[in-house]
Amino acid sequence: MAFIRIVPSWQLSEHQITPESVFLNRRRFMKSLIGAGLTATILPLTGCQSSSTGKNQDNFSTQVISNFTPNPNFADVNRPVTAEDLATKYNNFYEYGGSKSIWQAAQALPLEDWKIEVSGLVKNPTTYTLDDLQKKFPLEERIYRFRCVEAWAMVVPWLGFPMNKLMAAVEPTSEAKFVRFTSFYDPKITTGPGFWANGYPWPYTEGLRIEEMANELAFFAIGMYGKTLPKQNGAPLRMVTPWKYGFKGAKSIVKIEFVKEKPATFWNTLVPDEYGFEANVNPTKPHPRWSQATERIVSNSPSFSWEKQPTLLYNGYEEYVGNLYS
Ligand SMILES: Nc1nc2c(c(=O)[nH]1)N[C@H]1C(S)=C(S)[C@@H](COP(=O)(O)O)O[C@H]1N2
Ligand SMILES: [Mo]
Repeated sequence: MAFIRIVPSWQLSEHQITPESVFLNRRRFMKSLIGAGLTATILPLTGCQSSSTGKNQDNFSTQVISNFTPNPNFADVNRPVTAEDLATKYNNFYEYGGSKSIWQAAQALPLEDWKIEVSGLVKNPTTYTLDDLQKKFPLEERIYRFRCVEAWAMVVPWLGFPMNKLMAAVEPTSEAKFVRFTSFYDPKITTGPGFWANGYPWPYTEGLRIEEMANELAFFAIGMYGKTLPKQNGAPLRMVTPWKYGFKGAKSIVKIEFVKEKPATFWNTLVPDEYGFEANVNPTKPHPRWSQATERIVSNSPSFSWEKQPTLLYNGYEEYVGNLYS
């Protein structure tokens, strides 16, 4: 029973910067704890993973990817790339826990025989293995800004392919107006959130308008930092939509459906007034509980000293996506 979690120095002030979990804590977690006869003293220990299993897992059984081309249009974001050790150990992935320290718990995700079903309003419904995807879609590297709705930011070198390449392959019909992405969910495996998240709208789903998906920026990542994605970052395939808040980027995708109506999505269903469907990064549109005017750059320093920077409209990608929202 691991009630003690080793907290790295760079996330000591985690409670100040995890509003998504603050929401959960407030409205459900507290209730459930009280209901279960537990005291609030274990509140900050939601990770519950044993620190002794942390050794020799730093490559997360990822594989080096060598056959990719760096995309020169997305090679520089005027900000240093985040250290790999931070981007792979400071995560949001509620299926494996409500804290930022889920990287060990996420190793439970089974990647064998992974299949991604692409269906709905398309001419060529297809179920892809990861192998199929890699053969069909040439891999590029793109360095993107990443901005969580909780006002922290990173810079990540992704490996993958533009979503519009997949669209061209499956050919959405003229009826398709939206697309719904579904993450892997198996209550026997994705036990992270625990009893307090029973009744949440699992599996995690996200959605885009078809025009947003067709945009040059919308990306499927199968890797980062020159390797396949670590499980905690959404292996084997995740969405990356850098002009939107991070929660729009569903991880560990098993299904992609083209649909007529705007799909219900996880956070939007749970807290509609805090997490909109569109969720574009916008410094002038505060979250109901905090400002979005600035963001803090995740770094190795203690989190209270993370460098503050102004938030950019569409996270700096206005030239690519501004026309979608005029
Ligand atoms: N399936 C799933 N996808 C998810 C999440 C999640 O909890 N479950 N969290 C989202 C949020 S809030 C963020 S900020 C990013 C975090 O991605 P990272 O851990 O790779 O930085 O993943 C997003 N995708
Ligand atoms: Mo997030």
